[in-house]
Amino acid sequence: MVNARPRVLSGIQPTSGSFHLGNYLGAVRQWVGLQETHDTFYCVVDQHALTVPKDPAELRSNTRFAAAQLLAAGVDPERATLFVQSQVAEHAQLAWIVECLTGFGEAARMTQFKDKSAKQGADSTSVGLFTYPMLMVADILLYEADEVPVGEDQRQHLELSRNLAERFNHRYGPTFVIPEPHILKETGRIYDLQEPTVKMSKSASSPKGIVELLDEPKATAKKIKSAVTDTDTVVRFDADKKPGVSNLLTIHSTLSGTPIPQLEEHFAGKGYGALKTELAEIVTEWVTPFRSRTQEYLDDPAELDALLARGADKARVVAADTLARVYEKVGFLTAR
Ligand code: ATP
Ligand code: LTN
Repeated sequence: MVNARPRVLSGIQPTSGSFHLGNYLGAVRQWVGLQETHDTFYCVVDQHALTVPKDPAELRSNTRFAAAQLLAAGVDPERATLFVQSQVAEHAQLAWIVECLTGFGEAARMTQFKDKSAKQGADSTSVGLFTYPMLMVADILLYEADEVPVGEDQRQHLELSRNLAERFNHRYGPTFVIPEPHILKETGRIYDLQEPTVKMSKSASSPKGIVELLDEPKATAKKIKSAVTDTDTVVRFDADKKPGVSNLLTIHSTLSGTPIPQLEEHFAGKGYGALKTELAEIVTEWVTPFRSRTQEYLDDPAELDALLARGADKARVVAADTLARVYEKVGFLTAR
């Protein structure tokens, strides 16, 4: 079937209560923008979150928090299909087929798996963490996504998706759309405020290095004001020599809509303190209404769950159609 608008699919893990600024600027902001021009599917990937041990009540709560934040950020359930991965069984079903298509060595080369499993040690690493990228590939291919908006850290998983889609098409005949990564050069990697050469991350950043969107705005302002910069004083974008200042400029520019050269001019002769104070104001002005919108969605969990169930019903129609074609192609008997 030819879609009138190009398709987009993306997912986010409900791994903690709050999204951070990297999630928003690297991914979610693009999700919102793409609704204007694309047929969009957005998924809270709770099955991916289960790859590390999770308290059941916490997982359920984080899933609602994730959905509420997506809505508060501007994902519009009238235009986008917003759903929870585990409510559409086809994801796990297609993942099996994708796993059978993937080489063991190929999966073992995924850097995110290598990093995380090295940190946790083999005995605490689940097989699910190893097969995580194949579930992500299934998420993407089920919806015949043309584009996948993510942060830079997901590029290798997108490359795997393209390779596996091509492999399947070659082996079984044209079936899958080959997905393109949608990764922005400017905001594809937002850095930790305390360690501005590593990405801001839910699992790796120290509390002081990460801007959690649902934090008290005062605490957020304080973190921005104590961001690590350098011993120079000139506000200038230079990602190699001035990673801390460049990261702050990127965040400022994206949220304020002011191009970086204009910001450099604006802060000429003013020093880092002025940049931090202004950025703290911009971020707190953005998070304050975001927090209250999120809270409004959380105040009515029954309505939120119903909205997600409606999203899953819409997603399932597309997913079931793709899976039926795949089952036929690989040679499974049709149940009639
Ligand atoms: P973890 O670091 O624990 O794996 P995470 O903080 O990267 O978690 P995810 O849920 O894995 O969060 O990511 C959700 C989306 O946010 C993905 O598209 C990811 O690429 C993007 N993203 C995550 N961190 C950043 C960052 N620092 N800069 C830009 N985009 C990011
Ligand atoms: N692995 C991604 C989350 C994710 C995803 C997807 C992103 C799961 N399935 C499908 C895009 C498309 C991450 O952010 N860590």
